This record gives sequence, structure tokens and C-alpha cells, in this order.
Amino acid sequence: MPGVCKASRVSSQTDTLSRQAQDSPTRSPWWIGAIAGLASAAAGLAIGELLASIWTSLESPVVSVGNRVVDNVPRWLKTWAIETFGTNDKAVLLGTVALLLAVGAAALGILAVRRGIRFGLIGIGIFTAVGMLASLGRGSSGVLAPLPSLVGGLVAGGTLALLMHRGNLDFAGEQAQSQPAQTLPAQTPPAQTPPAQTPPAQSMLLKVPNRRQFLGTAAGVTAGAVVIGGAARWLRSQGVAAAERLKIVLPRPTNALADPPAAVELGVADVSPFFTPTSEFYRIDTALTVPRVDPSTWTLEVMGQVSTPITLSYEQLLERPMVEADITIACVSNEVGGDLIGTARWLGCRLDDLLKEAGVSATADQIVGRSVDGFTAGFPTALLDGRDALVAIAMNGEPLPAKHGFPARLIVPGVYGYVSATKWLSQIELTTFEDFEGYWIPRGWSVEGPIKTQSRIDTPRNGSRVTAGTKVPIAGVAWAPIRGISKVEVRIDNGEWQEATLGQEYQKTTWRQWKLDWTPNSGEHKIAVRATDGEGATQTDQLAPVAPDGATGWHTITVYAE
Ligand SMILES: Nc1nc2c(c(=O)[nH]1)N[C@H]1C(S)=C(S)[C@@H](COP(=O)(O)O)O[C@H]1N2
Ligand SMILES: [Mo]
Repeated sequence: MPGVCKASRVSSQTDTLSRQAQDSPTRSPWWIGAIAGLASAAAGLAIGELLASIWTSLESPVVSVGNRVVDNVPRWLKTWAIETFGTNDKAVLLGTVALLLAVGAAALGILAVRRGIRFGLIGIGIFTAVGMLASLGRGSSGVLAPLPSLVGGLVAGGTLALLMHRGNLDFAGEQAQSQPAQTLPAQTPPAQTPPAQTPPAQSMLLKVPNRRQFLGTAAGVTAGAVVIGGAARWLRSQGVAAAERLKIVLPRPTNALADPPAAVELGVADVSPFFTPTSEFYRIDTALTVPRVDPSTWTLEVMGQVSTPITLSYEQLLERPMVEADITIACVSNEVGGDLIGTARWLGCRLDDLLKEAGVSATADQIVGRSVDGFTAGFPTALLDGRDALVAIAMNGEPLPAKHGFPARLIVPGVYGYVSATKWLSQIELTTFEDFEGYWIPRGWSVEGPIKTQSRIDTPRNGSRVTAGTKVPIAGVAWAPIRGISKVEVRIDNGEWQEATLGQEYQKTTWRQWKLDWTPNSGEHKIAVRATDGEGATQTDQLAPVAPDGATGWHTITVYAE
């Protein structure tokens, strides 16, 4: 290797000669190309991340591509991803995008080293174009949106050129193509031309790959990318900290609710608590990275078919009369027995008051919430029938966490989140169903999404073992907001339906705990549950998938008593 190093410090006048005096293969091993490609991609991506963390309205290229995937995946694939990866679906998607990018980058690097740099540059150009196009989707920040991909692409291309130059790889392709005969000497048995016998003068004429210099530069570039990427992450986390440091003092509600009666809980271990702790509250949204909204510049606009459009700052919103309401919200993608549901004490201003002030035109029949990231969800104006629909700013006594919609979101009792619960709310638009479709509607989900009556067995767990001959509580939750729950029944092994004990009646907008004591005989048992809502309608046994408007069927489990 040291000899090779010296060989690279050859003066340019010998270059022409060196091409003819070629006596070692110019073909670099594949991994040299892979490293060149990966290091170039890392440099480009790090710069893209950095730009996106400095201008928080810009998306990083990976996130842009991921977001366009999210927006365009077919319904079955989305359902499958939620089923398979649960709330990790986002990490899986971003990981997949990153992996494909890495494979592509390595392949381009190999191509560049073997066939010439222009192939690598064309490839980088294609990746850059994809990133730029992807940045133009929902919630795009306008003409600047493609900037992280564009600059990242230029940096990646420049890095590739630099690496190939430093490694003396930039002629390899030409030589290999234009003078194939030069590879012939390599086929000569080494014994006949041992390296030691090569005259020094001749080896100095070679323009041969310089591995040490190449690897040194690649290591430097990679270290730089890691540092820049780390700085980008840190910058982003500072943004969050800034919002949290604001130490928001929550306004007092005008209707301060007492705690729910203790008897809403039945004291059975392993049953969902009445209030879902915020840290365990399910999270579902299309946002690959949680929008970090600065409350000092954020505004909420009420516009569209209204007589007096309103714009509120965060401070002004907090000055409005605030009410508390205990509401169970659920996701339409919740399978029978699933856990995409939770109950919280929400604090917010009443949507009906706000809209009264704005003066909704008689022509409007849809209320659309729009998020800072472009997500939209719409529900009928008819839902403002006195129920506690809120522009919520807090849950369970704390300002909304970023992932649950800080600084404000909509909460509408009785309808699934995808038509109502817009997080990171920036606009409330009054429009018509004819004129506008919310985010999920063109993707095949139902226009209206009333929450279906459901019940779930929390304990015992499906497939678990229980002790025969001892008392085993069967317990869980049932919900039918805003109709309320009037009865829950349990059926064991196709026996009679037995009425369960219910947690104390509290509010129709929340779920109810239920339990039934059971003393199993040894053997396998099937347990099913069904609820009856406050209007006397019993949950259907008809199985329906989550799409297009929510799953139905009885949650049924199998346990083994021994
Ligand atoms: N901005 C935004 N708001 C959104 C969504 C979204 O994708 N983007 N998803 C909705 C859906 S489908 C549901 S079920 C609820 C979930 O709210 P949570 O994550 O706070 O539980 O948020 C709703 N609000
Ligand atoms: Mo949802």
C-alpha cells in the first residue's frame, strides 16, 4: 500500500503515459463503490436533516418520502401495517425508506466506481428529484419545500465526486471501457510478474486507485455526516424544550368537574383504568414526525362560510371560557378487542360557542379541522347539538403533549378520530360535504364516522391459563359514546348470556367498566362479551372489518383452566 500511495503523487504530465503503462487491474472491489455511495448519501441526508431542523416548516427528505407513502398506501396495506406493527408502524416505515435509500446509494456507488461517475451522478439526480417531488405534498411549505432534497442531492453528488477524486477512482471506468486490453496483464500468472519486479519508474506512472486516501476521506465524510445529523436532532429537541419551557398555566374551567365517583371503577386488576394515563394513551396519525408547534406564533383561524372570521392566538384561546369534559375517543382502525381507544378529562373552549361568535352560514353543513401539517377531518354541523365538542388545549390536567396535538386539537364526543379529532389544529373551516372531503374520505373511509357500540375483555387475557375451581373475574370496558352503555353480557362456552356488573353510571360520553365473577371447570373455555347501548340497541355479532366505518363483532377469547 505505501507504494501505491506514492504512485498517486504522480505529476500530471505522466498521466497519458500511465494509462498505457497500466499493469494492475483498475477495477476496484465492490465494497469501495458501496462505501462511496453510502458516505455520499449520508452527507446529503445529514445536510437535508440540518436544513429541516433549522427551518422547522421544511421536511427532511426521508420524512417527505415517508409522508407521501403514508398518503398513498392502499387501505389494506395501512390496516395491515397498524395490525402488524401497531404504533411502531411509523418507525418501520421510516426504517424501510432509509434501508431502500442505503441499498440504492450503495448500488449507485458501485456503478459510479465501475462504470464512471456520471452514472452515479445521474442516479443521485433521480433520488433528488423523487425527494423534491415528495416534499410538495400535503401541508407543503411552498416553494422552499424542495430545498432540503435539492441541497442534499447537490451535497451527495459533490461528495461522490470528491471521494472518487481522492481515491483516484475517477478514471477507472474510462480505462475499463475504452481500453479493455489493459486488464490482460492481470491475467498473467503473478509468479511471472511479481510486484517486486515492477520497475519503480513504471509503477510511478500508474494512475491507480488510492485506497488509503479514499478510506480516509470516506471516514471523514461519514464522521461529518454523523456530527451534522446529531446537531440536527439536537436542534429539533431544543424546539420541543422551548415549547415545554413555556410553563403554560392552564386556565380554570368554568364548570370544574369533580372526580368521577369511585364506583366507576370495579377494582379488578388488569382492567383499563377509567382515565387512560396520558403516557399510555394510544396515538394514531399520519405525521411521521410529530409537528412541533411554537405556541407564540401559532394561530387558530375560524373561516369559510361564516359571517365573522376569527383568528385567535394561543393566549387569546386560553382567555376564552374553558370547560372540562370526560370523553372516550376511539380510532376507526380499532379491531374488535383492540386498544386504539382511551378516556381523558379534556379541557377546552366549547366549539359551539366559538362558532356562534363566527356566525355559521345556513349553507354550511360540514366543520373541517385542518392541521398545521395539512391533515383534515370533517364532521356534520349537526353534531353541535349541545354535546361537549371542544377545541381542547389540555388532557388529564396537563397541556396537550406534542403527540396528542399541542397546542390545540378538536375533540368531538361520539365520532371516530379520523372525522373529528384534528390535532395540531390551525384552522376550522365551515364548508359543505359537497365541496370538501377530509383526508381519509378519498382513501376509502366513510364520510361519517359515528363510534359503534363495542365491548372488550381485558382480563383474563386471550390464550391465558387460569386456575380451575377458583373465582376468576372476567372484566373489561364497554363503550357507545354518546349513547352510553346500559348493559353488558357475557357468554361462556355457548351458555346463556349472563349480565355483568357495571361500573357506576357516570357520563354517556365515556366507557364503562364491567365484570363477571366466574369459577371455571378445568378445560378450554370460550368467553364472549356484548354490550347494549343507552338506547337499548345490542352490539351486533356480525363481523365487519375496520374499513370503511369501524369493526363490529363480539370480542371472544379462549382461556385454559387447569
Ligand atoms: N393532524 C392530525 N390529527 C389527527 C390525525 C392525523 O393523522 N393528523 N388522526 C386522527 C385519528 S385517525 C385519530 S383516531 C385521533 C387519535 O388521537 P390521539 O393520537 O391523540 O389518540 O387523532 C386524529 N387527529
Ligand atoms: Mo383513527
